[in-house]
Amino acid sequence: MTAHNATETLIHKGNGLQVVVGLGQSGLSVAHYLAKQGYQVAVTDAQLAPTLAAQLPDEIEVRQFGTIDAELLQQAARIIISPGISLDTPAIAAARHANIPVVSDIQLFCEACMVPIVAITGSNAKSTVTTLVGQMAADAGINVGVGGNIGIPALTLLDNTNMELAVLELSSFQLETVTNLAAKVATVLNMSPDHLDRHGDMLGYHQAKHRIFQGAKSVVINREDALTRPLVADNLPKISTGIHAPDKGQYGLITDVEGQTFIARGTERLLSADKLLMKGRHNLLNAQAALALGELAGLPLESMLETLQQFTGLEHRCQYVGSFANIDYFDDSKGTNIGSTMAAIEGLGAVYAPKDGKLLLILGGQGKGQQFGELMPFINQYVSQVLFIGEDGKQIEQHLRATKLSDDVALHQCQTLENAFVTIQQVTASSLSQVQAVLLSPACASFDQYSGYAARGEHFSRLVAQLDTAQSDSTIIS
Ligand code: UMA
Ligand code: ADP
Repeated sequence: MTAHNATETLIHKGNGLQVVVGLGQSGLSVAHYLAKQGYQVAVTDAQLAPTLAAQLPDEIEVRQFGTIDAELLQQAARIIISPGISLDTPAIAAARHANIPVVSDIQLFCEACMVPIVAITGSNAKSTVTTLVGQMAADAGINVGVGGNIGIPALTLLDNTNMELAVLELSSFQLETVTNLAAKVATVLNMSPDHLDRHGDMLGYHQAKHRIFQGAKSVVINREDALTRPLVADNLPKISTGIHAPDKGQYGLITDVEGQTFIARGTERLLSADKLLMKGRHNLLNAQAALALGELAGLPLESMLETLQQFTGLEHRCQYVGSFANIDYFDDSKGTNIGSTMAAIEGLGAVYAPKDGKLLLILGGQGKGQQFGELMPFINQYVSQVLFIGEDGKQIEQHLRATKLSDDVALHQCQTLENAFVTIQQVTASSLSQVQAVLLSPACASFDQYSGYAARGEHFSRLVAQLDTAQSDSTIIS
């Protein structure tokens, strides 16, 4: 069917046309969901031949590919936009100007979902906390669906008709078109600059994230980050998390006279920090967030504490990948913004500092216009060597040199991870080296050199494994 004929046919069929914009994972799930509901559905995508087109239901005849079809959008009763597409896209802006509602798949989900929703957003830690809460619910015997930005389109969770609880990871992109999510419990875990190219500035990003609180029955907030507090509805049941000793009913950390740290609820010590398999102080906050969300969702405490002790963390998030010559190697390839890299340096740095150890940090890739000088205080405190890779490596070095970076921190341009490993061996061979851990936490996107953060992390792990091989080879030779 041609575009023109298609549009004419749809006009004659009258109201109710649902136009799905973007045929990625979420667009495909929306198309299936709406077609199953008996809606008249059309799909448009800027790509000429989106690979998922072959998986569309046969009854969807109108498929306008190659450009987002502005004329088709003007015929819509409702537009369901994919998260990766900006509301400023001219065809979308024109449709909104014509008062055509534009919503995300998450809006359809929350309108249809009959079970309580745990809604999780934040600049960092979303996937970790979402997975943890999902696992806590499953371990407590609850039929739970886990989805959203984590990679499982939310609408596909509705296929499970026995679902008792939905745990959603939500991005600012998904939230900017959501109204009245009405979650049983909602949280913004933390806020640091990200996606500012899409939201304009920190205020726009904050406003998008905070839509998660609309209609929420209870909230979890982070005492360390004022930007996580809801601006409205302050009378809701609320549990807070933080790094200091908590007030009654809140979560926090208590350190005893022997220096042992515990996750605590009020004065009750729940779990010694060293019982957690995921490392770093930021993960103590993540564990608390999961406990607080679980508590407000009605999960039993004992079972949640069991889950916490089994949870090894997700791949490429401060993941321990091995040791060689008394140096530990950590893959934090998912550290793609300054906020996550600060947390990784601080979280791991604090583990090695009492042993007089320093970190060797690998930074770089695509810098997304961030101000890398903000890393300086963390580097001065915990890092003795910084190695730069990727297309913005030189710019990051310039940003750091323009700050009060300590003279004790050595900087090396390496371009690639392979070169970085040559430098690592040279640097750590010195008897003066204080390096006890190597941390890949690039604070940058990876797309200049890799297909994504996972490929970058896997390359890092392979290079670590080769260190072992090199050692056994040399042992054999000697
Ligand atoms: N497209 C256009 N015009 C545009 C941009 C994209 O037509 O201007 C089309 C593309 O040609 C493509 C489709 O839109 O066919 C892609 O849509 P999408 O980018 O929204 O991607 P989906 O496959 O639907 O995946 C989305 C989320 N992607 C983004 O937000 C960019 C996935 O999050 C999410 O897992 C998935 O829905 C299921 O809910 C990924 C992500 O990178 C992991 N999220 C960002 C992040 O975590 O930082 C927010
Ligand atoms: P998201 O889904 O929000 O990207 P992830 O759980 O995938 O979050 O973690 C992304 C990055 O953020 C990783 O580098 C991880 O080490 C780091 N990170 C994890 N928890 C925190 C935290 N509480 N604060 C800051 N950064 C964190």
